[in-house]
Amino acid sequence: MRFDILSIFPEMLNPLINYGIIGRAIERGQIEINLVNIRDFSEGPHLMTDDRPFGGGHGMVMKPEPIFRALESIPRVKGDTKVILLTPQGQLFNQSIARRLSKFEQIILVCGRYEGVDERVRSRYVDVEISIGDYILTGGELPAMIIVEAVSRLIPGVLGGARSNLEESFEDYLLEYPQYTRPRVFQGEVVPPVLLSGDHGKIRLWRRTQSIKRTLERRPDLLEKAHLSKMDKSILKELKQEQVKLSALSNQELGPG
Ligand code: 9D3
Repeated sequence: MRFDILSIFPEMLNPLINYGIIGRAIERGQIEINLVNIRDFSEGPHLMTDDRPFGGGHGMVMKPEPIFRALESIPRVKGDTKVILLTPQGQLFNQSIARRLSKFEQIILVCGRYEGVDERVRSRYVDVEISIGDYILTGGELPAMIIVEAVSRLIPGVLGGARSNLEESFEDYLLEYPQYTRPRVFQGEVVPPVLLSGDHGKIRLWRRTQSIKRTLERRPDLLEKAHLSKMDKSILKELKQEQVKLSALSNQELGPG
């Protein structure tokens, strides 16, 4: 897969390319990342990439011409290409979008800055707009890195075959159970004895229960999508009853509001 990333600060993407899983995938030729500096396609003595908004208002807008020229300079590989604009107005990025994007041969990411890009970039070139979450960043560069990472690790061979397959089948919308390694006792805190018991049936049940408990406490929204067995559902029912009892107890302590 090939990623083309358009930015006025392409050096911001260097850590992505030089380190970790993505760095290794590039060395192995599994993915290719082409950084395009939008400023290289600007004109005039000041190489402007932004300008004041028509109609007035605060901030600057990215001019269409440099982005158009930058996009036109990118060789299209044969196969499916997607042009993505990173913007706070976009679809919220998630694992399902990452999985769909991992099927493309080429992904072109346009990183906006300032108050955004001229609307004609959207209407002429952009297939999909993506946001990575409801918080304010200063541009699309970090979001682009996140998309490249999330998508790349889904490409067969990038992680090492066995692990990625395993992951797909267990991608079941539950949070992870607590993990422990040596030592057995650390600063007075002990590892749950069940994990040292050697009883793999009991360990599996404990871990599953912990996963469901954590998900119920922290991300109850995920439980709607989770693939729960009959056993899981009965564990969940019990955990919910426990929650009800605990909240009744704390109401008792506090007394009526
Ligand atoms: C009028 C309010 N503007 C600034 C406070 C809105 C605004 C414009 C541009 C807010 C952020 C940005 C720059 N952000 C991105 O380009 C961006 C982004 C983000 O801020 N959050 C989550 N995902 C993304 S993807 C691109």
